[in-house]
Order: sequence, then structure tokens, then C-alpha cells
Amino acid sequence: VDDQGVEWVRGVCRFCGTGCKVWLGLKDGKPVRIRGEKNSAINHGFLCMKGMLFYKLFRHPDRLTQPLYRKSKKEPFKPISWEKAFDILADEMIKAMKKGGYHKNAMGWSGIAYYGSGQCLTEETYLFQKLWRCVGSNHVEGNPRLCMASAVGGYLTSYGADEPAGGYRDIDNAETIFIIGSNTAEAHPILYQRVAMRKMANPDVMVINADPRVTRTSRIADIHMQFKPGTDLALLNAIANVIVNEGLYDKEFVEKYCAFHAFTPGKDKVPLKGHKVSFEEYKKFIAKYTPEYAARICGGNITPEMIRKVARRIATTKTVSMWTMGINQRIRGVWANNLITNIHLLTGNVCKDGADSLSLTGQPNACGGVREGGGLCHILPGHRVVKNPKLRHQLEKIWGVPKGTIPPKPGYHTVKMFSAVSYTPEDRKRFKGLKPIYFMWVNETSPMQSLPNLKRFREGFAREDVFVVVSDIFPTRTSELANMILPCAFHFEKTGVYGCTERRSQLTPKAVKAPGQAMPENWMVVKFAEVLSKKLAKQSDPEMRRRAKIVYDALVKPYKAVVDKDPWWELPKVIWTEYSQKVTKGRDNDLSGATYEVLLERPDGVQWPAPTVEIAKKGGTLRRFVVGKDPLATALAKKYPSKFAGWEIIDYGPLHKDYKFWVWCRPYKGAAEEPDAEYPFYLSTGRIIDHWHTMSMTGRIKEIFEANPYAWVEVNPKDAQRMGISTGDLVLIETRRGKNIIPAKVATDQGPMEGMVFVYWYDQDKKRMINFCTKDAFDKGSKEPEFKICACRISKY
Ligand code: MGD
Ligand code: SF4
Repeated sequence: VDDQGVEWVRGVCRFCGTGCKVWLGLKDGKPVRIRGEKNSAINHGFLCMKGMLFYKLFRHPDRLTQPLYRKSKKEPFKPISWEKAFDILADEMIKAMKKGGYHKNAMGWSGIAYYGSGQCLTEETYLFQKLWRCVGSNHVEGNPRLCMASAVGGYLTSYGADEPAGGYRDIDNAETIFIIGSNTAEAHPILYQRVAMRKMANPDVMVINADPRVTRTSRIADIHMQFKPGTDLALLNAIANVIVNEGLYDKEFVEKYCAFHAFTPGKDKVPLKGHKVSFEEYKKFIAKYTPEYAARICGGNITPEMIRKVARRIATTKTVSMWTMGINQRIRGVWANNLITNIHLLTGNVCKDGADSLSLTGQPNACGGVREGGGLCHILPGHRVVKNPKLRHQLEKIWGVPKGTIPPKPGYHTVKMFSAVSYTPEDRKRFKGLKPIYFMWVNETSPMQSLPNLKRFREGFAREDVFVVVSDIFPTRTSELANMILPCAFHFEKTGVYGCTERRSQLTPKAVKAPGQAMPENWMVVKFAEVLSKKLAKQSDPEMRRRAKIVYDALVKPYKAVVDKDPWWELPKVIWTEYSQKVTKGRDNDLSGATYEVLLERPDGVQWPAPTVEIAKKGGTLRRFVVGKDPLATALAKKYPSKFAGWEIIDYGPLHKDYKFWVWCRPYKGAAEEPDAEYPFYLSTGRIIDHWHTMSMTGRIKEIFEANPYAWVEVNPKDAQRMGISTGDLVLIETRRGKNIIPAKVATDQGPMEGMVFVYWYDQDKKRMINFCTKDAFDKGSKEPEFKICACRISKY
């Protein structure tokens, strides 16, 4: 490749949660190629196809370049000015606020909602949610609910604090790598490569893959544990059973650093919470999960000997566990997360080189933006929760707004939020006291393809009494149901921070001119807030007039000097400075040392906690909770020398006042919908290596599209033979919610177990959009839907 005349700009990849470091090559200001940074501790120069080719999207002819509007969803869109767009938006928002009313001791205004994404920059999520809270509504949600919410619930209950203790470096030092419910090879390809490199260089390293499907990831595995979908809670408890009963647990670690907790239906109200139990009681709880008992539940190739072998291996070697949606997208996602971390806690396999319970994040900024930036209905920025008055008031003080600005109760979680848009009698029956939503702003996500049980949600979005605004870079299956579409600047066309899986924040500065009138979301929020505040001031409702000033003081005043002058660099910098130095200061995700200057200087960004510039300049904190390595743990040990005498690890997670890790008794429970005589197959869905989610971006990259132009259904060869299905045949898939017609691929070297089919969900063709079939049952704790399991029947079409 001729590099002559190419100027290289450093940033981070736009796609998965691995956070690969990239260089974007520009010739005459135009993006011409992307390559990986070879000195990066994250990707060592490597990129997958998505990361390598996204420069083709900057000048794509389908890019949205001007605001579009239609009053009725039946009319065609017409171009309008930004000014006019904000004017209409503000009127529609106020109309919806009036219709829904203000609920003082609850979520605030119930008629308006924001639905964002784990792909927004941190500054963007932070600002959108700030606007919503200051207008007076906690209806703030986003697609990480579909993805990482169970991992958040898992860490919060096991550690008392969200996000992993270690990071990718642990893969390089692990002796065992336990991959469960993650097709890492396709969803996090560069991390998978790291696993492969570790194994190739050290043949003694064992990779264990636990999954109902044989996937590309399984190819490297020494042991592939194949079990019936949803039975892994029994499997994980059985591994713990062997570790405890054979005395393989780390007695010193358990005694010193762990406490035991249980959830008992009837005794504890919330499945996330529980009560303290003794080690003996925990032992009694897992006594039932003998390898024999679990093997009977799990089916597949699971044998008691296999469970014993895996348990002994994990207990006697440095182990890293990695998981994603196979564990998270489940009605028992939080519990499954707890059970993985249990194994690490029992064996002391945390807070050490080569040992970590490492949840892999799906999206590039689900951690940094949404989990840390307060992008869900129950959380506020800086790892604060809505329900806690002290934390709400802390934030109100930082923002300089009156006490009581932030409504005291969480808004609606994703399934409930979209049910409030549909608002059918069925929705009202399902969610008692449900209040309708009349205005929704969807940013950087396409819920009308990515939500489960899609038909009813699409019907809701098509309602004429619901105003939908979509901000995106391309038209999508969601924007086709909108009233207004706002054109956004793409990655590298604006400036901001992404925080990846391992608590690492990285900055991507603007390098490319956005097409037409496309603008960064931060600019949109501030400009819109100005118009909204003026209109609110003119309303007769005193609550609206009160909010006019709050919105002006919090969303307009602080950014007034830079919003028009430089929305590309200065505006996000001011927002980041406010967020990192005021909002995260003193919190467990303290990023106050990670200024834009430090982030520019640091090749691989900064891992929090990084409470000072000095610490941030060294890269922040590699290993959390370890005295001497984590500045917050070290400070605690210094502050309370007698309490922490002899402690090497302090779990300072804000929810664990005992400073200990919690091992949980979590019983096995199957899926919300199991196969039966009418619908005898398990249906599961997921990602492919080439495409990103709804394919709105990767489907527009010729090389990627041509490699995978449509989705297919993977069928086990035994089932295929029995049903007379061959590769290429069209298959009718039916569930209790909908149907699809999808070409079959009869699994040869990889694929689902007998009695199960697997469908890729990227395809935008309505015949093949599998979310018409999936189920919207969700985890009671995390509210994450069970995309991974439902019952279906199949037939040759
Ligand atoms: P994406 O394609 O990632 O899908 O689902 P979505 O978030 O709905 O949508 C991102 C959008 O952002 C695209 O339309 C893109 O064009 C736009 N975009 C890109 N850059 C910018 C920008 O700078 N600004 C703006 N405003 N827009 C931009 C993801 C969701 O899907 C998730 S997170 C998961 S984990 C779920 N997984 C899943 C599954 O496993 N199975 C099934 N069946 N469904 C699933 N749905 C969930
Ligand atoms: Fe981008 Fe993820 Fe591929 Fe890395 S592995 S290049 S972050 S999509």
C-alpha cells in the first residue's frame, strides 16, 4: 500500500467493546485507510475487517446530511433547517410533557423518553441524560439494557461495584481460559486472537469453552462443554460443588476476603438483594448440585467426570473467565454472572496476574458511556443510583441546580419503556400503572430491529400520537417509523471518549469533516436545550417554568461560549472536563486525572481509577482493589491502618459496606420459554464476525456485505436429516410471537446442538428479521431480555 502523502490520525475503533487502537489515514483530508497501532497493549497492530474498513462509511452516498421531518408517519420526509427542527422538537416535547403530566414522587414527566446507545461517546450520553434529568424525567434508557445490564447486576452484587477488577493483560498470564456463553472469535475477534496467541506460545494453557453451540471459538478449546440452553446455572453450581467438597478452595482467601449471601424467595423481595449466610450454609446449598445431578440437567456432552476435571483445573491454575451475551441475555442473567464470579472467589482467582472474572462488553462505550455516564433509567453518572437521595443531591450540587431537580424514582427500563409507547391493553396488564409515552428521542441505535418480540413495538412506534425523533448517520429500520431524522457526525468526525471492557478510556479526536449539515450530538443537545428552555419559560405550568431556568443553567450556560465557536473539539472538551473532574471525582470510577491532554498523550488511554494526573499519565489502575496497585484501596489502607492491617485486597465497592467480595447462593432456573410439543426447538440468536448489529453500517461496506448479504439459520445435521432440510433450503421458523423465512445452513464443523437452531440477527429484510420471533421476557433484577432462548418450530418452506 502506498502510504505517500497519507496523514495518520490516532483514535479507537468504532465497533466492539475490545477498544482496538486504530490509525485513520487521510489523503487530502479524505479517509483512505485504517490500520492498527502495533505498539498498542490492546490490539498489538491487529484489526478485524470491521475495524479495518469503516473508513468507507465517511463518504457513503446514503449518509444523512440534513434534518428531515414529516408531521404524519404516512407522509414522505421533507428537508428542514436545524432551527426549524429544534423548534418543532421543543413544541412536540412540551406537548408530550403536558399529556403525560409530572409525577413528583416518581419518575417525573412520564410522557417523554430518551433511548440511547453504548456506541455514543461518553460526553454524548452524559449530556443527553443531563438534559433529561434537568427537564425532570428519569425516562433515560439505552441498548446496553439489551446487552450488559446483567453483567452490571452481577458485578454490583458480587463486588459491590460495577466492572472487572483486572483486564486483558490477565489473558497473557492465564493458565486456564474459561469462555462461557461467548463466541469471542466472532464478537471480540482481536481478544480471541490474544487467547489464541497465549495458547500457541504455551501449549499447557487450557482453553475451556462452555456453549450449547460449537462455534469458531470452540475450535481452539481443549474441552468443549455442550449443554442445553439455560442449564449452565446448574453446571456452574456443580463446578463450585466439586471445588468446595474436594477442599480445593482457597481457604485463606475465602476467610479473609469473602462473605456469603443467599436469595430466598419469600424471604427477600428483590432477586438482586439477599441476606447473609455462613460458609456452612453455602456448602449446604451447593450440596444438591453434584456433578451427577448437574449432568442430568445439562444434557449435551456434559458428564460428571467432565465437570470434575474442569473444576479441578480451575481450582489449581490461574484462570481467566470470559463471557458475554450467552450469560447476560437471560432471565437469570445476573445470577449466571454471580455463579461465574463465585468460582473465582472460591479459588482466589481474582486480583492477581493471570486471574480475573472478565465480562466482555459488547459495544465500544457501554462501559464508559452508559454504565459510567448514567445512561440507564436507574443510574446517574459517576456510578450513582437514582434511588439514593444523597447521591442525587451530590450531582445536583455539581450541576448547580436546585435540590430535587432529579426525580426520585427510576424511569422505565427498555421493555417497559417501549411497552409504554405501544400502550396496548396487553401492555397495561403486564405493567400495572403503566403511563403512556408520547415523545421519544432515539439516538445511535435501531430498536425497531434490535428489540425482542418486535411486532408489537413496531406497531407502537407507528402510532400517530407518538412523536419519534431519530438521530443517526444512516437511514434505519427505526428511522423509517420516525417523524424527524437528525443527521449526525460519525466517529472521527467529532471528538470524544470511548471506555472499553477493561475500564479503559480512550480519546478519538475529530479528523474528518462531517458531510452536509451533519452535526455532533453534543451540539444538538445544547442548541435544543436553548430553544426548549425559552419555550418552557412561556408555559403556564409552574413546574415547566421552573424547569426552564434549570435547563438554561445546566445545559446552556456552561457551554454557551464554545457551542457555536467549536462544537468539534472545545465543546466535548468542556463536557469531558465537567464529567471527569467534577462528576467522577471521589467515585470508584474516578477519572479526574484523565484530562483530554493526558488522553492525547497516552497511547492506550487510561484505566480508572485515575484520581490524579500523575496516576493517569502512567495509564491509571491495571488491577483494582489491590493495596499498593489501586490508589483507592491504598488510600483506604492508609486511612484505617488498624482495620485493614494485613489486608492485601480491599473490596471498596460502594454497595459492600463490609469491604468483602460476596459469594452467592443462586439456584438453577431454566429459560422463560422451554421447548414443548408444539414448539419443540430452542431458538437462539447472535452475532457474526463481519457484521455489526443491525448492519446499518457494515451492510454498506461492499466487501463485508458481499461476504454475508443475508442471515441464515444454522441447523444441526441430525435435525436437518430428520426434517429433510439441506443447506440453501428456505426454512419457516415460527414462535408464539411471529415467523421468519430464512435460508438454512446445515451445520458441519460448527453449529447448534441437536434440538436447537441458531439465527444471525443482523439482516434488515423483514422476512428475516429474527426479532419478530424472539421473546421479551427479562431478568427481574437487570431487566435484560432473554434473546438467547425461546421455543420455536421449524419446517422446510
Ligand atoms: P446498531 O446497529 O448497533 O444496533 O442494537 P442496535 O443498537 O439497535 O445501531 C447503531 C446505530 O448507530 C446504527 O443505526 C448506526 O448507523 C448509528 N450510528 C453510527 N455512528 C453514529 C453516530 O456517531 N451518531 C449517531 N447518532 N448514530 C450513529 C444493538 C443491540 O441489539 C444490542 S447492544 C444487543 S447486545 C442485542 N443483541 C441481540 C442479539 O444477540 N440477538 C437479537 N436477536 N437481538 C439483539 N438485539 C440487541
Ligand atoms: Fe474493532 Fe472490535 Fe474488530 Fe477490534 S475487534 S477492530 S474493536 S470490531
